[in-house]
Amino acid sequence: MFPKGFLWGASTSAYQVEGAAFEDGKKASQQDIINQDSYRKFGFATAEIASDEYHHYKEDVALMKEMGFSSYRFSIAWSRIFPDGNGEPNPKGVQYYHNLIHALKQAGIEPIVTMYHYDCPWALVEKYGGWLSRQIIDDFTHYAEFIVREYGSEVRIWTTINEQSIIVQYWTQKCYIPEELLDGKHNQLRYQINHYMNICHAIACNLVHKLVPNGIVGSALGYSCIYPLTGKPEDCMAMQNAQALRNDYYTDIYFKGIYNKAAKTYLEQHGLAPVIEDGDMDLIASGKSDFLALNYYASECAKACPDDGKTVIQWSGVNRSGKKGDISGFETHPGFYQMCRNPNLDTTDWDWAIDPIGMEYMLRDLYNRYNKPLMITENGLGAYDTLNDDGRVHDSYRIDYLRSHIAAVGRAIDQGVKVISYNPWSAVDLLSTSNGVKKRYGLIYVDRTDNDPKNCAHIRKDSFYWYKKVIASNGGDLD
Ligand code: BGP
Repeated sequence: MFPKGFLWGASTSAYQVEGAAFEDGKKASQQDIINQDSYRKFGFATAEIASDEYHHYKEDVALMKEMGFSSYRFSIAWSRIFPDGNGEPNPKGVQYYHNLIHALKQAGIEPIVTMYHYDCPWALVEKYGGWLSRQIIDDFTHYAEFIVREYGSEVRIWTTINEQSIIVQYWTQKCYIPEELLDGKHNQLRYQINHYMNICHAIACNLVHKLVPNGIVGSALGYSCIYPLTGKPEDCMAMQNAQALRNDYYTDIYFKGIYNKAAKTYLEQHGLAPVIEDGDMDLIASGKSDFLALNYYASECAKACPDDGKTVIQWSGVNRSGKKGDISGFETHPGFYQMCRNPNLDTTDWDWAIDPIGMEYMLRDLYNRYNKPLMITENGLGAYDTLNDDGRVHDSYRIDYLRSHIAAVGRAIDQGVKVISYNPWSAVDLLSTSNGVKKRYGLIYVDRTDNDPKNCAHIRKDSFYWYKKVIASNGGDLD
């Protein structure tokens, strides 16, 4: 089933775990600012302390070793390395990642490093709007080249920009977008940002290939397979349209160096297409991805949405309350498709459809179409956890989720799909991108609440012990 040398581990991102947001020379990222705002609006924790990983990393690497990890995916905080986004590096920030990588290597754990996970330095937002400006390409290049040169002798596997597809959908959570651009007239900017990211992705791929002997690089993409709501031809067509705009628009860039035609045509017809300068597409095509890393949580469902002249474009909704059914809406593109709830699937408390078969479906489909190795860099269940009086967290629901999804990865491998790693979300509990810290994903519990960081003690959950067994049996024992 799982091949020898398969990489087992888990995943985190810098601003969601590290804390120490203004320590040792680090300056604000846009996520520090966005999360201060969601603290005021929704009472969700800020990124200031998060899981306090900056001060707990040694303990956590020891816990990862105890679980038997052979890999760990984390991201580098750009504003820890370059507090102002460019210029001179911050020695203490640079040293932090050396220390982390060194601790991992000592523990026999291969680092999988993400260059960028939503946390653009705030200084660049103030200077020129961050990702809203083409200027970001130069500063990203400077940053990427620095980290690849600095860590490249110890880091072989790199992922570039986390979840471009999700940044397009949920742009205010993942990017700082000023109020005046939220009037519905500036949605083209979502795809413009994505275009700049495509260029940065290609530059990053070229850097890894040039500077890291045996280095491999690819994007980590937020990906959901999409089913039609019914077998009606118009729903099936809507499913294809959604597939083109939500998925192929990204994967065709990574592996064919082109914008998917159906998606591009739709965007052009609706004034949403990015402005492309001379030479951009050649540069994009030059950045070859060695693999595709996938962040899979849920499948999605699409249905036909005739253009009645009244329905307007709507972007993906979000559930902020953690009460099932509170999702604020579904992405709608009149005349193209509308996303909807799949009546055949149960969901998490935050309305994410639970679908292990979707994992197998996605892996088989992508491998058949692009024939490139695949990695799972995120997968997991966001849930409320309770720290019991016995000091334990009995998260059998998380074990069930992970078990069924790992089994699905195993079935895909048996069908001939080349999957090289499984790094679920998340190694430790962390700050959710949309729901504070009460929505937990970790194998390791972090004792804090949204209001009270307490001491951030790190505690093994039941899923920790279960995953340890899974890894020891190379995925053979999922009981
Ligand atoms: C992915 C992100 C992660 C992460 C996860 C869960 O989109 O790459 O950063 O947090 O989803 O999402 P959330 O935190 O919103 O529950």
